[in-house]
This record gives sequence, C-alpha cells and structure tokens, in this order.
Amino acid sequence: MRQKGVAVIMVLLVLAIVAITTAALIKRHQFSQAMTSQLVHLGQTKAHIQGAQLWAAQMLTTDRQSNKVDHLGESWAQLTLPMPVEQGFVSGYITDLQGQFNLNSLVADNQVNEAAMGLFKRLLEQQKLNPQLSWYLVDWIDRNVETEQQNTLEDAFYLGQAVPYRSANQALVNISELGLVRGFDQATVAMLMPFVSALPQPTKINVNSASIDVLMALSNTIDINQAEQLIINRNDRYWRTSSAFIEAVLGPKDSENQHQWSALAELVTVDSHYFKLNVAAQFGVAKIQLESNLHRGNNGQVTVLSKIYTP
Ligand SMILES: [Ca+2]
Ligand SMILES: [Ca+2]
Repeated sequence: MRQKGVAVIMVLLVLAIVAITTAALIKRHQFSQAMTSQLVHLGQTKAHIQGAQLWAAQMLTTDRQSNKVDHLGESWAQLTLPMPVEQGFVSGYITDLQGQFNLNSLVADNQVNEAAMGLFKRLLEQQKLNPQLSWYLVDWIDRNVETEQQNTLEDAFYLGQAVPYRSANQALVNISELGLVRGFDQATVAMLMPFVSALPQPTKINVNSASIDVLMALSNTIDINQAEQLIINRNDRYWRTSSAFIEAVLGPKDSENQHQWSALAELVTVDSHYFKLNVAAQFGVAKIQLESNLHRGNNGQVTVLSKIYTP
C-alpha cells in the first residue's frame, strides 16, 4: 500500500515536472516568437525608412534637374502626412538647411568672413545674446590656437577648465559641438538652434526659405516690418535671383547703396545644396525616426552626410 502511495506521488511529481517544463517551453517559444516578430518589424520599419530616403533623394534630384531656384512652394518642401503602408505608416519632411545661418561660414580659407560675422552678431543681438560669442566661435574654428582679439584667451582658456580640452581649430562637425565652445551654455545653444546649422563648407543663405529672424540678421537696414513684408511678398512670388531680393530690400543699385548691395550679395542666394530629412516609420510594434543631412550637387546627385536613428 505504502509502495503504491510512493508510486502515485512519483507519477504526480513526473506530471508536475512535465507540466512545468512544457510551460517553460511554451513561454520560451512565445518569447522567441515575440523576439522574432520584433526583429522582423524592426527590419520592415528600416526598409520603410530607406524607401523614404530614396524617395526624398529622387525628389531633390528631379527638382535640381528641372530648375536652379529653390523655394518653399516646391514639392520637396511639402510636408507629407503619415502615409499608410503595410501594417504601419511612414511620414516625413525635408527642410532647407540653407534657410539657416551656417556657423562654419564664419571662417573661410582660415580668414574671418566679415559679412558672415556681421550677420551672426546681429543674430546674437536679436536673441539678446552677447555678440562677443561670435569671436569665441571664430577662435574655435580657425586653425591657430591664439585668439583673434586682445585681452581674451583661446586654447589657454580651454586648458584652464576643470576638465581641460583644446579648441577644435576646424569647422564644426556637428551642431551639438557648439556646447563645447566658450560662452555657449545650454540655454544659449537652445536659443540659437532654430536659426543655425553646421555645414561642411561655407554657404550662403537661401532667402526663399530663411525665417524672419534670419532675414532680419542679413542687414542692419531690415527691420521687423520690412522682414514681415518680405515674407508676405515671398509667399506670393519667390525670388528668382539674389539681385531681385537685394533690390526688394535696398531698392535699385546706385552710388549711395552700392556698399550695402555688395555686402548683402556676399550673404544671399536663391538655391540650396544642403537639406535635412526627417522620417518617422512604424511597422507593427516597431517605430523608428531618422534625421539625416543631405548634400545635393550641381548635377542633382544627392549624398548622405549624416544619419541619426532614434526610437
Ligand atoms: Ca528647386
Ligand atoms: Ca583656433
């Protein structure tokens, strides 16, 4: 009888072990199934993103091949609303990076670009920031390690920090690098961010896509009323040449305004080579966003300069 009891317990024990093992196996199977579908979904989302990137590049190429002027009424500048795709959506938009002030324009061929410097100082003043910041940034970018101004320090300043470092002495690689430059604290960087970019080459401002703040920084003569009027006129009819824009600001070129004319001509353009693409895609459980900087050559060919993926 006792033996029978032991046998029953043994059987129950075996059954329990089988049940636990089976449950564990099912759980593991479910887990690996979830992992697999997560991976499949991530892969599909990336495929959607890559598709959107190709589509954006194609649109920019076609645009360059059909015209040499860039403005916000063109197809590339239109926001695409979330587009349903298999088991998800894709959305994205392209912005003209030349609508912002390229901080790397401050130094060209290791020389301070006076026109760009004037623009940046006006932009800083407009945002109630210290115009001296423009010199700290020039020192950070130019090749030497001595300051361009008396009574300030360049490398010696950075080497004197709690965690010492040196100035880059080259163009900003990424806009986030700005936070390392003397005087550019978090609040300052955040204030400037909507108006500035860091492109690999010095560039001009595209007046057909520049914001009101950037237009005002182009010249001392442009006040808020004129800038607002310029934007209203631009919405009706974009500028086909730089001269058309300068004439709208200063009037026809004459002996009195020729200095201002040439100063503005150094800063502005009506076509763009640098763009930013933002794409968001979802497939099943996976969601990815991409921010990518693009360069478009004169022949329309688009190359990717940088890519950042975020969940
Ligand atoms: Ca165009
Ligand atoms: Ca330097």
